[in-house]
Amino acid sequence: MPHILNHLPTEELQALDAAHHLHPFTAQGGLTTKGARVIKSGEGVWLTDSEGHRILDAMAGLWCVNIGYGRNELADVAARQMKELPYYNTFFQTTHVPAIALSAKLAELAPGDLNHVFFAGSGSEANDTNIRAVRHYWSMMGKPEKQVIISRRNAYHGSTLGGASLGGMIPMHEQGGLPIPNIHHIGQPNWWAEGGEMTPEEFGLARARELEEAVDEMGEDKVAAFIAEPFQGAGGVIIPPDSYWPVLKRILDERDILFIADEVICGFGRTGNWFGSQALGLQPDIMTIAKGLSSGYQPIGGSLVSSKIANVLAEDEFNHGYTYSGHPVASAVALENLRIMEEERIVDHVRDVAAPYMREKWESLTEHPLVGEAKIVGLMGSIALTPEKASRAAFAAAPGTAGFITRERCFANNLIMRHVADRMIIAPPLVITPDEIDVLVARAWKSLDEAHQRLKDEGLMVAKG
Ligand code: PXG
Repeated sequence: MPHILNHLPTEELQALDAAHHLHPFTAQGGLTTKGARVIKSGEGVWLTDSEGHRILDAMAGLWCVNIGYGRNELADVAARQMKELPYYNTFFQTTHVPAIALSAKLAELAPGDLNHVFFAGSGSEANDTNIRAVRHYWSMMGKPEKQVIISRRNAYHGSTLGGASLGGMIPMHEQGGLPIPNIHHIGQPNWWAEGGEMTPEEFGLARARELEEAVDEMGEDKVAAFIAEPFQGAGGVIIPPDSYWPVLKRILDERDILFIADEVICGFGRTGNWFGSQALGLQPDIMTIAKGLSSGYQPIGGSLVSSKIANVLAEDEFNHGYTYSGHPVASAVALENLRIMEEERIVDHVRDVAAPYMREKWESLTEHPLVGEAKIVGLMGSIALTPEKASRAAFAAAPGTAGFITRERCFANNLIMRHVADRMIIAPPLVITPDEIDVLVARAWKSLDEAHQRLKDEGLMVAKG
């Protein structure tokens, strides 16, 4: 395979990468002074880089390699499908077996009457579909003025114009003229950072009631839908107070607005349930899916849609679709991934084995002097770094300084643990074993020790005034 330059030394690969490859969410200039780490192969929860380091990937790639790396079954299915039918579309009254089989399987797995799927190539594309679908639904229902979609600050719903508009990331809105019209953001349930003097329960209630206030202010006749991740992922694994979702659930039940659960991270076992909504007793009208659907082995996403909505959309032509909607190779690989998840009872493994073990270890990190709260649901967890636990203080240094230093120590210790500002987050492959969890937590502790020392040495263990 001469076109794949995996025989070059690392520095040459890095130089070519910095010269020609524009990276997502990366300060590109920095790559010329410090090249990107070149990842070469993976097995289970382990990655190997071009220097031969064995790295524990506590982020499952980008929250997606749920069944772990190196499952040849998926490669075999992809090869077989490529030989039989590498591509055909699902437009204009055509279809194919992989898309049919995957739709039926998803309808079986999804809760309630989410019996229909519109395929996309990613989570972002699926959320763009959702914006158009819910607005078109209300038009078809004779309420074209129901246009507004309510979302939350610090939510992540993708990087397309629609997805990033739904998302509540200010640095993303600042680039490219976002958000698009008729998207409204309410507060997030991040008690550690924003709860002030309130108890977590009081704060959860207050943040949930913001939905009601927003609907009242704009008028129910203007609001099409509310979108939320059951548990915010990219925002820093924010696990809301217990009081939060029951109030939202009541509001959503009482008001004539649709609920879109963005399950891109929470779906496919991450919380110890097939879907995060099930962990919270929610019944969405639409679920966004991607990532764990194929364990990241192929790019595929979609919108799981209730019969109520699908029946209305079916009355007219929905002028929407992607070349790769229901791509046969991606669909076949997703189906094989779901087969493995079911046959190997991976969701049960998370719920009964990995998550309880991880929870105990993870929460013990609060004993570390640098760690404030430690939160975890299933196998998605976070810790808040703080210079002063008692007051839940932020650092005086720019947000993300301590997080970045900690992430770099993790990298040096062959642990991939991300930082979101000054929260550290994990979402390892769901197949992680108790022994591997021990390694993960030991490396995290060592990295925290080193980061703590460095923050002290540099005079950065200072609370924001
Ligand atoms: N919704 C949610 C909840 C997500 O987490 C998307 C939609 C968009 O999916 P695509 O497939 O278009 O990327 C996501 C993606 C991070 C990170 O740094 C998180 C995501 C993507 C890239 C980076 O945490 N989540």
